[in-house]
Amino acid sequence: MKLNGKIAFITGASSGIGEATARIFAENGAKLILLARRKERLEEIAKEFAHNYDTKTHLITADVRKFDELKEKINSIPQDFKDIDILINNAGLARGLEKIYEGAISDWEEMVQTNILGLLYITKLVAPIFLQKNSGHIVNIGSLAGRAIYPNGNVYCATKFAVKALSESMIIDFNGTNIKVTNVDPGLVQTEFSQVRFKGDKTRAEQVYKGYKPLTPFDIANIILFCVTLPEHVLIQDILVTPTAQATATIVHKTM
Ligand code: NDP
Ligand code: 8X3
Repeated sequence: MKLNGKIAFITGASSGIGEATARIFAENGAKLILLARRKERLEEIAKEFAHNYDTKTHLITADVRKFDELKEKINSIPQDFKDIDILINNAGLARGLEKIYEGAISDWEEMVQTNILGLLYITKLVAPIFLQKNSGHIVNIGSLAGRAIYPNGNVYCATKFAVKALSESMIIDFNGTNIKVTNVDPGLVQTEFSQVRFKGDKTRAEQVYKGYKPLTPFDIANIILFCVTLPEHVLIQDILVTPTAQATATIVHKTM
């Protein structure tokens, strides 16, 4: 029960890395604030956690692109959930995999608004709670795509380069406080990510994870748990984690 009594706010908790992190945190005794757009998914997860781990959960159905909506919902978090200790900025997505001159403006807007502005909005709204008590831990989920561009990754990669820059900036800005910021950059993790990227094309999405053993969302969740349970004076600033079969963004050893 490494997180007994801690309150964790996880964005993008309705699937993949966010859901797995919520589960590992629930198993370790945390109280959870879970945010995503799909209400039914969040409700199912909260019900199951209450049954299996006796977890207390506050759900926020919201779109991280909408600041006013986030402000209202975060400001009205019930008193017994307000004293947040850990923020996992995980909500994010890729849309499309095309050359820059073929990409859709709407896809670009969705990625920039979700991956960059969404992360900033949530951080802006939660930071005062951390500053007031001079403690707290922010974990930003970046990507290997935020360190190396791959063909047709253009705008998605740019948003994740931005996440990396923001994590580094936050570490500097919070320096002098007890507030920690950790940047976690995963390589290939099997989640709904590729289905979202390929707009529901399951066959194409499945190809991304064939011929090697990709990371699971629980691999990332356990790393996040490790980072947020270290002693107060120990800060992991940055983590790059890939499947063993992945050397770089473009070199993945596959046996088909
Ligand atoms: P999933 O598609 O499984 O999960 C994405 C989560 O983000 C969902 O819970 C989704 O919830 C939420 N989300 C997306 N858009 C919004 C929005 N506008 N408002 C609120 N919530 C939103 O993918 P992953 O778990 O893989 O992705 C999680 C993070 O990990 C992302 O930031 C991704 O870029 C990053 N990442 C993923 C990698 C991978 O290979 N899978 C590798 C490196 C990084 P809902 O749709 O219900 O709103
Ligand atoms: C997601 C992993 O390599 O598809 O960030 O960009 S990748």
